[in-house]
Amino acid sequence: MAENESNYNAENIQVLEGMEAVRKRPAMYIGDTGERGYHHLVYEVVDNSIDEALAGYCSMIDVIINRDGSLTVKDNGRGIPVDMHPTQHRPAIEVVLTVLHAGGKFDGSNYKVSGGLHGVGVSCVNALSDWMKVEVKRGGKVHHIEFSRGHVTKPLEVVGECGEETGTTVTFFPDHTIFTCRAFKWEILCNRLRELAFLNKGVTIHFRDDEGEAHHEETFHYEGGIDEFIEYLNANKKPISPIIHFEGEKEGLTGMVQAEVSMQYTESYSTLEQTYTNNIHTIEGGTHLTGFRTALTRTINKYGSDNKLIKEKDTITGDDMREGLTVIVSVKVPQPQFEGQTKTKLGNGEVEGIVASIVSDRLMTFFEENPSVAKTIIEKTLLAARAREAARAARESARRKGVMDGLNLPGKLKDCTERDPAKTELFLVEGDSAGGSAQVGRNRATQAILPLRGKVLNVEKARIDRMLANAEIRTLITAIGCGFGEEWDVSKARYHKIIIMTDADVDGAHIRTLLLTFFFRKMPELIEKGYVYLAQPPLYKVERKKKSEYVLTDGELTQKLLTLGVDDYPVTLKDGTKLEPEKTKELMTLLAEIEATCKMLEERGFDAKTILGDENASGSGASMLKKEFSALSGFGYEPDDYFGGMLQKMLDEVRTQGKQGLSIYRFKGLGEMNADELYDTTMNPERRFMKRVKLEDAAAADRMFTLLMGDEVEPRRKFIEENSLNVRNLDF
Ligand code: 0RA
Repeated sequence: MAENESNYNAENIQVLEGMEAVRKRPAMYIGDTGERGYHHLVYEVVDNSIDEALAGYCSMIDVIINRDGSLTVKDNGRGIPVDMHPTQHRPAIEVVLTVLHAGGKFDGSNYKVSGGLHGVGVSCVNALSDWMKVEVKRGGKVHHIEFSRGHVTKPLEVVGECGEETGTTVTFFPDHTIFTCRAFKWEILCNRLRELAFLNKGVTIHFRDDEGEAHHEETFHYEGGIDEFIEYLNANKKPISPIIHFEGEKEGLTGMVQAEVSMQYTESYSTLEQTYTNNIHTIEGGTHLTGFRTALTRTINKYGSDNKLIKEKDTITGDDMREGLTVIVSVKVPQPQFEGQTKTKLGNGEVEGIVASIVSDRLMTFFEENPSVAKTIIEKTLLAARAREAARAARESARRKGVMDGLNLPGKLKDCTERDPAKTELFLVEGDSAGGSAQVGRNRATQAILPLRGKVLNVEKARIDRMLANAEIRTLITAIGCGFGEEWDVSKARYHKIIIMTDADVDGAHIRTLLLTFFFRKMPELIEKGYVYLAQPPLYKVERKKKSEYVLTDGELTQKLLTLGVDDYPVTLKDGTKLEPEKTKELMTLLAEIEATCKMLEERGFDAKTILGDENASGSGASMLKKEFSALSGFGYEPDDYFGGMLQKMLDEVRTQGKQGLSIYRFKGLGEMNADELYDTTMNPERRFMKRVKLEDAAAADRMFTLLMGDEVEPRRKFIEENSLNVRNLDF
């Protein structure tokens, strides 16, 4: 790496070792080398720009996923310093980008309160990038420097003039020999960038995807900060209070602690608490959350009793007071300590008291100035408490009858014989007939079956007492074995795989959603532990020469038919090239995609040919179509070859040829499979496909569940209308 001997001094060796250390143990620096770590790279870079914004020097941040899969973060901050570093004898920018933890400001004047989860800085991103290019506008000049895997490949040079303009542009391509993830995902980055814009009011973050199939673009800018965050989270809920906002600061052990809280009560029965420390989402909570909860309980109790809204006999818990509450707590702590399994729990003890005193004082003032709102909130709290009491009484009497504990399992449950939960699975099966097949076909030692009749209760719209009055839900709770509510204990789970097995139709999807709503709202720990799965039954049975095969999806069936069909189907392109079978299959796959896109567009009242010719047509369907036709021109075909019928005919012939000698049977439901078939295709651990349910973003999941399962009809109708355009085959 050294350009000449004299440069090769102790500091260079240090840099070399630092960059190598990151590459040797990437997980230690960025958490993991999968999807999470891959996106974490982006956050590390963006955090530097956010810092500039917090320091008051930057107003615009642009994030672009480039066509080649690299990513650019551009800001209009002061620009990374490019002058000679006083002790390192090389440009400061080189130090910032190659020395671990040098990303902060050298002068120490403004302490760093932002920073990624691991706060490792942009030098780690550099070490883990196949290449990185940085452009700095500063002091009237445009500077440029390049790196590969953390080492300079093109030294700093001036490449132009920029007048008054300042800013930094970082473009990097993650090293694919280190990461298992291959591409940046719009959804993931979108959620985090939106969150950052909410948490840092006034900052504008512009995000664009030039790579993906559909061309996305979005701008995040919120003058209202976390109040607008609350508005966003509660978009599909009915508020029963205004958005209440507090902020303040107090001297902590290591400097000034700032706290900002925004909250609103809604008619919903669930609670959403999101806490942040220095812009980092503290998923496991910590002292700021405890401080908020203590203050809320204390204030409601005091105001309630002082004003005779809460009587002596009322026993209200903190949970009751948080029913229907959405709250954001955002603190800035100079030297945060993170604890917990995923290091996302704030540990600084003094923060608890600071948050509690800020919230207590101002919430009491709010209640005194808004007595009718206070009354509404306390009434809801009392209803929650009574429902909980009723549920407890019901549970007590059930226990006396032995219904709720594992000792007295429901008759509908066909349990397995193995008792070690790590080895057992519970299948939740739609309908009695599929339940019957599953029971006959299963491995009795390790697989238990619980058939569910009809629709499961929508827990989004039912309070705990009504929920526990539902026989189906009670059976589910008993079978799982963890208890419920106050007695919940995840370590008592009787199975470490709970597998939802529903039909591949609209009803099946509905039942699956109802079950997922139940698990997400009432037993989220099962999802967090990775115990919840979705079975993937096949859609088709294909028989050929007495040999049968099962096919999971429509796409897979098309592939199968095309693979069989292209044998003995010679294709000669317009320029005379004869295609190899592999290439023919590629062409046919493309034609099948075009056909599906056209069909989707036509079903929604659009004419594919018109859209293709319309330069202004936007939307995901239009851009998909354009992309597909531009791929078709790679084979020397024009759109008219397709719309004129020639290529459609070719596709049909290949498909017909592929179907020769095949019998294709489409399953209409699980109940149509016999016991052996169901076991072989969907239940046999050796052969089945399953999806594990993950909970990545609680806020996004909360919004989605309230949207899909909640009371508000209009937002749901709008969502379905907008998203049906993204779905090719609705009757999945
Ligand atoms: C070190 C010192 C200063 C700014 C930065 C780094 C800086 C880093 C990044 C990374 C992306 N955008 C950035 N913008 C700024 C302070 C510069 C000064 O005092 O003028």
